[in-house]
Amino acid sequence: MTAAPTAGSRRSTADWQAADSAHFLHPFTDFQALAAQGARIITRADNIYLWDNEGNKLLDAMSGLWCVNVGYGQQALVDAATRQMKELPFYNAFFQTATPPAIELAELLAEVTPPQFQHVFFSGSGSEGNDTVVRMVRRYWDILGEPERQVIISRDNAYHGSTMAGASLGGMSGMHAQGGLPIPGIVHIGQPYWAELGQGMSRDAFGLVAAGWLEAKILDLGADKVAAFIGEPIQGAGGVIIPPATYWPEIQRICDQYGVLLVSDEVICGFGRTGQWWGCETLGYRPDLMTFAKGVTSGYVPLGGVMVGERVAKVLIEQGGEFTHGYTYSGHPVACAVALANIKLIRELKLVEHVRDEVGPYLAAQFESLREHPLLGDAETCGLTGALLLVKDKVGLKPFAPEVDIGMACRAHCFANGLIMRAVGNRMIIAPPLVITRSQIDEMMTLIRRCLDLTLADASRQGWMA
Ligand code: PXG
Repeated sequence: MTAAPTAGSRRSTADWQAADSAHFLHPFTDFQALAAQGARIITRADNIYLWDNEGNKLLDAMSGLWCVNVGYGQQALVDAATRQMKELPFYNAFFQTATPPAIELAELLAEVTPPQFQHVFFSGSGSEGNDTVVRMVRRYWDILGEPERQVIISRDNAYHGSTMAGASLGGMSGMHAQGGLPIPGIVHIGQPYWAELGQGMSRDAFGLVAAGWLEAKILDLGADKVAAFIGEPIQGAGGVIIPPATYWPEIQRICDQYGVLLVSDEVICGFGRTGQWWGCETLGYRPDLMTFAKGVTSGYVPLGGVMVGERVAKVLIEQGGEFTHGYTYSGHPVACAVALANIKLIRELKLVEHVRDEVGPYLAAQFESLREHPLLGDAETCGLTGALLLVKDKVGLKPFAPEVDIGMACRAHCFANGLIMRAVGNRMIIAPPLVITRSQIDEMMTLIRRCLDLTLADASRQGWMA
């Protein structure tokens, strides 16, 4: 396996780190802590592996940031970008103009999404896509003469992005604590997290209870005030929270009953992650709108958007007049050309089938065999995403003391052993590139076991298990 030569090694790691902390404010980062520690400088990648500036190889079990579905180094995407940059690097889609890649991508997205989707609104990212959702669902009810239907219901511990609307839709208390969020008209219900909220109930019974929180909230607000419900099929950044099988069908029933629009945020689950093209297909519901980003270009260039179901599209098109909303980069030709090449490659390599029939079930079996590990209270997967719940005591899923950051301890061992796995509180999560093979899963599992053992040894030595 060869990786292209890189500009990274032009400067020493210490030099990169000094320049980095002098000028670059990183997202979701304590700037002072990072400056003290120095950033890890990643310089090249191939397939499912990354290399840092020191030449250390890392198995990237997080697909960059849940996005590099086709893996690194796919020449078809590079070629598509190069061709499009030469021919037409940019033109906008405002003022009655369009470019061929944007039109072709819209056409192809209508083909690979569920049948209710025939239209797309492009954005530059998932956050922008969710801003579009907020404006669009409110506009929809305005046009229908129900302007008081404004409220959007979301969930605690959801992640829907970092713009004002995205962070408001999200249910992360740390984000709401900064910048006066949530913005008005966005409310939250509990998440369908069985291990935390459903103890004493079967998973399926808990799924119905958690969905019932939506009905209770709608009745509390009055259905005539509620515009939409938004949720990730599986909460990604919140720790890969896989809901009980009963949850989403019941959410669908409730939205149908009260006429509330159902929005699926597919930024992480879309493009094959769960073993179907879309998370809503795996989890069994039929959304009116779907946000996408990340996997649409496998992260090679930024692109996002909203699939608009015919229920909404028809009203916007036939009765709406001008929708006063859009971004300079809505339908960016280079991003769209890369997305086209990416989706064609997903089809050509049969990656969705590969996840559904081959590596998804294989990963599930591997995680199942981890369950015996003394540190694990749960080990679950869906397609090619999974989570390990780290507990002090398997019985009753007893957590570690609040001052023990067990996830960070585990993550440090992962980095030191050449594995990128994320920690979300006490959950270790993975979402490897869809091109991963069985033998690469074996390699990943060896690293995961080693890091769990090292973390357990730490915990025993430090007295955290007592
Ligand atoms: N919706 C979902 C479900 C996401 O996961 C966004 C929207 C926002 O997309 P943009 O492209 O604006 O970032 C996301 C992004 C993490 C992590 O720590 C997850 C995301 C972003 C950054 C960090 O797991 N997801």
